[in-house]
Amino acid sequence: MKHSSAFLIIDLQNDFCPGGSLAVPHGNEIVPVVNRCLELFAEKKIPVIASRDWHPARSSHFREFGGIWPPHCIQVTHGAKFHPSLHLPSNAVIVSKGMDPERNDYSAFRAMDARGMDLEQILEEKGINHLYVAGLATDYCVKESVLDALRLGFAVTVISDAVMGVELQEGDSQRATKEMTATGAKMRSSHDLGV
Ligand code: VGL
Repeated sequence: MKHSSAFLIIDLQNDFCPGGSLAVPHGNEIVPVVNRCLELFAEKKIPVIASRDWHPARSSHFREFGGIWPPHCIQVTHGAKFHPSLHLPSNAVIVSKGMDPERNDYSAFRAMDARGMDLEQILEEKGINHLYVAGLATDYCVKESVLDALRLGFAVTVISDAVMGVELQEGDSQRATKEMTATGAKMRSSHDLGV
């Protein structure tokens, strides 16, 4: 089957980068890699979709309200903004998730665009059957998004130097990578994509 691809950038937001409230160590270091990928994909006319965590101030996802995480990516705050050096094209589709205070969503497939269309519907509408994936964090939102994508029948290529993990436990990213590849995802360095 011929691949019709999109580039999915997961949660590359200030709060997940050093200085943010739930920082992925060195999370910012993937930004230049993602930007190089964006240039390549622009040349190839591959559409870009960027997910973001978009939480209300009170969310059961946060420690204070029964969850495991410090408050992060609260709607309209600086922490919820995309990293300032990320060169998102103006036609990138933004999908938001985590708005329901009672849910603990990680996957970008729980996210929706401004029209209320979820990621699967958006990809279907664009005739996409393959995703290149980058972003944060390898061991949470990247992993859950990739596993959902595979479950839904999409082919997935994770750009290995364009993802980074939280590593609450040492080895989490490696375990996440194993699980993703065992489920059918391909891992490719950005250099193998020619960027
Ligand atoms: C994430 C932890 C909590 C992520 C989101 O984007 O990977 N991690 N919320």
